[in-house]
Amino acid sequence: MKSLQHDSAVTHVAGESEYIDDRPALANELQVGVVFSEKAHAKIKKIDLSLAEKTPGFAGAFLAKDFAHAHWGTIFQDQPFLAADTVRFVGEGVVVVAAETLESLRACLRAVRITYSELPPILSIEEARAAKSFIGFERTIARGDVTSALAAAPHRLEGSVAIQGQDHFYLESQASIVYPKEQGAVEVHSSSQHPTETQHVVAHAIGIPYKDVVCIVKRMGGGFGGKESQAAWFAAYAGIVAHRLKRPARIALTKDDDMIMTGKRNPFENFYNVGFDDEGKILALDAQLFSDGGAYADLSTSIMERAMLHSDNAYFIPNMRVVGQVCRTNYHPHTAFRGFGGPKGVAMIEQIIEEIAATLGKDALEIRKLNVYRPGFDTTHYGQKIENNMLPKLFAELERKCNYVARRKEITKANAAARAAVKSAHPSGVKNSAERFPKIRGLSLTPVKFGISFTTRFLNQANALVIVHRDGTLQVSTGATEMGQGVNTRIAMIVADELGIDPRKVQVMATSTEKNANTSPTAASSGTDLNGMAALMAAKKIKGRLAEVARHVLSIPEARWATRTAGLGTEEEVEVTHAEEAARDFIFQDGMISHVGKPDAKVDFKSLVVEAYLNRVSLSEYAFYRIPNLHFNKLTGKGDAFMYFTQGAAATEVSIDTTTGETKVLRTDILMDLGRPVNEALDIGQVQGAYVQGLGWVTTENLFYSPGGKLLSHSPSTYKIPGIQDTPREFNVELIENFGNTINVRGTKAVGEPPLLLAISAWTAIGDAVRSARGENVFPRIKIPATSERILRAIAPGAFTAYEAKPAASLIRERTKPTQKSSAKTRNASKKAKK
Ligand code: MTE
Ligand code: QUE
Ligand code: MOS
Repeated sequence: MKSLQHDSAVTHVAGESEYIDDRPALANELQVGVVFSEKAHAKIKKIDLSLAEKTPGFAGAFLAKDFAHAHWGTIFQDQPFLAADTVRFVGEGVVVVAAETLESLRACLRAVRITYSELPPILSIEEARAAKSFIGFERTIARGDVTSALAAAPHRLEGSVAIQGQDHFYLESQASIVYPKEQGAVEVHSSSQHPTETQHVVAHAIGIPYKDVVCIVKRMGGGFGGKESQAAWFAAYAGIVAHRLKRPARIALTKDDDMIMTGKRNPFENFYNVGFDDEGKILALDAQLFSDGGAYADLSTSIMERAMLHSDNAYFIPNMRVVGQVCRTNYHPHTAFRGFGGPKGVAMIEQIIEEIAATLGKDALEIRKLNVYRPGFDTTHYGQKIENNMLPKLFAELERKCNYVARRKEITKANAAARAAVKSAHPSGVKNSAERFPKIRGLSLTPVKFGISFTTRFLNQANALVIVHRDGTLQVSTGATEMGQGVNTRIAMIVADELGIDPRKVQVMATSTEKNANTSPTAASSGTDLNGMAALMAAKKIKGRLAEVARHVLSIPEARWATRTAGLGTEEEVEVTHAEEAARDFIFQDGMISHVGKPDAKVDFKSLVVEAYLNRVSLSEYAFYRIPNLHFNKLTGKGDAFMYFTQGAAATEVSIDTTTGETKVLRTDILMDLGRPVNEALDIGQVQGAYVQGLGWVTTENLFYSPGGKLLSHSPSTYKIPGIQDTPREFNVELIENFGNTINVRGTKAVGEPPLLLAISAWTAIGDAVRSARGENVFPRIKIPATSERILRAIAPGAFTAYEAKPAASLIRERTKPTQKSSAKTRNASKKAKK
């Protein structure tokens, strides 16, 4: 199908697209805010509302006890709506306040006094492991005999990779407006990826049945996983206010409050022991993954599972064991973020590949191609066979397209000259100097194989409602939510294509739980897969009925047909018993319908629809879809976890400034297998966007916490997302032709998350450049994100001792309150974690 612009492109650019906080205020509307904890872990001694209550504009304050249920949670119900007696992270809600205006709300929030008695917090994976502070149980996915294969391997490497989190940085912060309706019901408008859960959580908070809550999502100003579970608490806050005070209630967080309160991408610390042969073939991998789940479970156990299922990335590893454990700490509860666990598993195996290459003195691409899944070696460590494997072809074609071999040669030569220049200028290493140093370049090509399906089987279902109106236009409703990815445009195109009409005649409606219930979050890149398929199924049913009507219409002379459409009487009933088969002989194309046996007789779509109506044939349809054949056993860690894999590869060339450590991405070439895209332009936009978002994660987005566990980088001035200057100077995105994914809707493949993982090639390219700068065959283990500071430290580890951060020590002291018994060992551990 051809490309069509995003259905909101014009209104986005014109500033006319409506987000939650753009909804006009009703006269009696209240503003809602939250007083949140300033402590990472503490007992609440006293909550003093007396001053707030006297503040002009105060309308109400709600505490934990005002909620019908204390806890909520997507997988484990362990998160309090508001902290009752203990706070467990900085940013945890304690008091919900309602006021007449934003100004009075701010005054009321400031007037709330909370006193705490502090408890020792757990602020790193290391501390959590030492304290055995975990969420869920340890899980293992394994194949083969790892222990003996490791022992027998000619080469072994042991190492670890440390990965920080990432803020979603959606442009629209968490927001919700709740309108009280008759008899205690509420209507919730939320910036949520998961209207069904938001509906349920609001009902649970207020203590009313699900039937009394409708949740509506028009669109989000970005979600990226951050509004999958965590939109719900904010809707619940507004819900409580609206229900109790019987007035519309609006909550729209500031960017700073949003960043402080909400969870991020989970930080990970992964340890590995790998065995390989002289060629570089991986014989065995023993890996242990730890993630920082934050204070509550949220989606962290599912994220860990996906990390474990992606620790192979694109490589066949005959003996493999991956063990995963989520740690409970005193940070905001970490959550879904584009890629879910995938990027954290893939970063590890890609670092391993680089280390093997450095050890053997080979190009990492050679090691990758040696280990890639290929015929005969195409079963994953969880036992799923990779059908329609595009990986070898992607490697071969991208290597050629990006001119890898010649560029590698040129870069090696240029780097050697640059290295010599650095050495002669500063024999003792890089120093702070105004002098311009040469730049060192790095190149890396990494693949992605991303499993498509929720690994939690029940989520792989969707339903859709398709309505045809008598002017020949359609309204389609599904559980999918639009967050910028273009799911509405894709669904409209799928339905329009099936009926042979212009996609602009199809309007995809705001998502609402009164039209589509029991829906899954728009997540796991499966929004179009699931909801597009349900909509297609509904459209097919209508198409079949229209075909039955067309059979009558087309056999009738034009003059008589005109009187019939005027509703002047119909002699015969249209039978619609075998509607779907009936459609097979009819051609729905360019707004006209004809029969294969009589291609010259045509009726236009609108007239046919009117004829169907006059003949009392239903023009609405509902359909349900579930993904067939998913058999992943969570207990054994074996089975077909995914319907299929979206695959791709990227070659990234970076240049690092050896004076500042600054990275520039000079060129990126991406080759993706997206099957047969519904809308190529939207898909390419997703690839570019995901890659650049991943680039932020691996380079500049540095979440910085105080020693007390408070996020300090909570605004764009302290948290650096990529800007246009950070995008690749040359950026080539191409799609590989693949008509083989017949299992999915229209032969497409999901695109939303997979390309984010391709940015890992920028991180490995930085490693390659640093290795080159040092002139040693050792791949540096640079924590993600590879910030300028970390790059400089990696280039010249000794050169920075003089600048070691002294103030950190005093900050550590601030955290170590006299009442707290914290050993010197944990203090050092947390100091290390802050780096
Ligand atoms: N693209 C935009 N513009 N904004 C977003 O918030 N979220 C991503 C991806 N692309 C996102 C996006 C994430 S995390 C997912 S899971 C998918 O879109 C969800 O949408 P889909 O399943 O319809 O692709
Ligand atoms: C990918 C995902 C999700 C996932 C699994 C994936 C996801 C999600 C859940 C999930 C798991 C258990 C539950 C639940 C949701 O699993 O987004 O309600 O009980 O929410 O592989 O993106
Ligand atoms: Mo996307 S992280 O699955 O919302």
